[in-house]
Amino acid sequence: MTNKIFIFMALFLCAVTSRAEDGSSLWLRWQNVGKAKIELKGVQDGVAVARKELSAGYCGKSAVLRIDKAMADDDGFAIEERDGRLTITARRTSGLIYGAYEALRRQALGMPLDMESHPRFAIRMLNHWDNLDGSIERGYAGNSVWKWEQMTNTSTTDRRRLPAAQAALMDRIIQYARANASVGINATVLNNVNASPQMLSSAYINKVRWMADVLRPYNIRVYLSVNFATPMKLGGLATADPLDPQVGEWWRTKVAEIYRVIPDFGGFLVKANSEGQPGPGDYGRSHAEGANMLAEALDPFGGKVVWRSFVYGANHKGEDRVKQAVSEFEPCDGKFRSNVILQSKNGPLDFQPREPYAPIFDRMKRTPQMAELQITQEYLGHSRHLVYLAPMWKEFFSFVSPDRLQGVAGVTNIGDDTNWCGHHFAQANWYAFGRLAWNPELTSEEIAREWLRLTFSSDAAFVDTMTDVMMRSREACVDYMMPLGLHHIFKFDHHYGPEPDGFKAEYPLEWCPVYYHRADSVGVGFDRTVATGSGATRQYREPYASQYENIKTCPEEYLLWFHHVAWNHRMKSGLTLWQELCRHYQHGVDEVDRMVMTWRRMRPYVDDRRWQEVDDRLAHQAENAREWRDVCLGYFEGFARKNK
Ligand code: GCW
Repeated sequence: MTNKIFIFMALFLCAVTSRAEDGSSLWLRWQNVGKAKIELKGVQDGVAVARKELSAGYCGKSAVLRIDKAMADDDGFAIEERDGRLTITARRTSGLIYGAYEALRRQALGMPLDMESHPRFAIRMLNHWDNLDGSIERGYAGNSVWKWEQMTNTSTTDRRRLPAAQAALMDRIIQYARANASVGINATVLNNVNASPQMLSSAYINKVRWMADVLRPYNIRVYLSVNFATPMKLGGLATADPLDPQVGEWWRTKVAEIYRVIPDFGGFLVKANSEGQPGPGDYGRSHAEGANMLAEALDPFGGKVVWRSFVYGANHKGEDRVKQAVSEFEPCDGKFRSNVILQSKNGPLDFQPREPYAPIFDRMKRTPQMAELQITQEYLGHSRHLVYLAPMWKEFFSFVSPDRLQGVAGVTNIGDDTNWCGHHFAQANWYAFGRLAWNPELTSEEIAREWLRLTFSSDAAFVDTMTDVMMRSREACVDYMMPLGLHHIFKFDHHYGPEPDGFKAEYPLEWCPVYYHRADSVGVGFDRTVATGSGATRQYREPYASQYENIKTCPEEYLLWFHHVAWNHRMKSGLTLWQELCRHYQHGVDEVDRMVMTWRRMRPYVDDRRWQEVDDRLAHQAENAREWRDVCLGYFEGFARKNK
């Protein structure tokens, strides 16, 4: 008993009237900005948060929160309910928070409360691509939620002592924190990987400290993206060479300054030598040398370096872009310090609606790794298309075992729009990311169902129908955008809509659609075989390497990713490639038309405002799906004409 702390909570019985609002709408309540009242009076630890959430939402008689040092040392928890008394047990106070939210979710869903759960990944992180000026790279839900200019009093989180604007900002950030905590997210990178050196100025560090103070009670650790050239741009040094002693010293001093005010600071996320960002390569140094220099500065404080593998056009210019991460990083395997984590996108190219998994996850055998998933729909119709992403992420986990990963990062889709994500259904992707980061074994369908029920209605007619819509939506998107392994044929820059004929001499070739589909009068697709193409198939483990290499065994969903295929090639269906391509594009459009019709029938289950907003977007999606079909088939037909 000595190692157990009992915290007894006398909870008010929930009035029947508050039941519906508090009990059934954990997620919805989060979404209703301004409606939920939070009173955080100097709360600084998870026990208080868990207590508060439970007292607002648990409809039993009483609850006990218990720390049990005998449990596994992670954020997990156990929930037990006996005779109207709830007990949540955890090793850490963070586990009490997650247990409290889980209990509320299960109560709202009418599920038995008893359970024990442990997160599969230690790091469950959001990446914000938010710039200091409030804009968001690839953000489709307004501007950044962080209003840096409003953070004028950085020394307190006592609402009463904050200027009105900052108090309102704090409310919004707490909503964000609760939403994240309710799905188990425990880390956030506040700024864009294309990072401003100003982020590390003392003025901003103070603001970050305030953010960290606001987020801490919800067990959310703050990380920052850093610009590798900050010692020059902010510190006035003549170089950012990681082997220069002055540079190392500059970073050590800066890191110490951060930890003085944020003792649990998470660490740095770094995009180096990629798309014009500075990096160790500028000085002929390797990624390991660059990452290790930062890691050394962070190590005494327990901080981490999350180093991205998304590089191309640097040391391996001219090589097939999907191969470059492995070419660049494999020689560094085993050379990173132990507090460096390599973060790679799920696919080897760039967040396409479908990609084969990124083989770097197989190749780096001695380096801790994290997967970067994109919640914001840069290549999946922005926040204008209803596309549920859980099936895409589950597909990734079917190739890359979660056991290989220390964590997952999600490039977030949130902004300051009232509904946070632009499209009401885009919230499902934030929610699903968190749920999968906690437990990648959950099915996409289970997650969709619980999200629909928590967000809209538990009516079976609604939930069954809309679960089906969500489950089909990603494949529909692949079909109307880029079926059969086609990729990267988006309009330049904003990546919304098709531009298969895209070529601009002033752009790197790897940004041009024509580089990827390689259509000619014979066929279409990128030959990545070892036999006759770029040899990217060689980077895969068996059985995939052989399977992808051979046109006969390559799964058709990846066919044009790995092979240049004749227009009259016979597909499994008996149709020619050209016919099959037409069938897929048409099917994608038909699927969206079905979604539109289905949503019309959902009117009785959804309030007018949200129904209308979703309906407007679906109409737009249907129009855009047609544009994809017509533009792509029209363009490809010009090549296929003679041979289809
Ligand atoms: O896909 C590309 C995006 C860039 C992004 C980059 C990256 C943050 O178009 O906007 O930059 O990936 O992941 O670094």
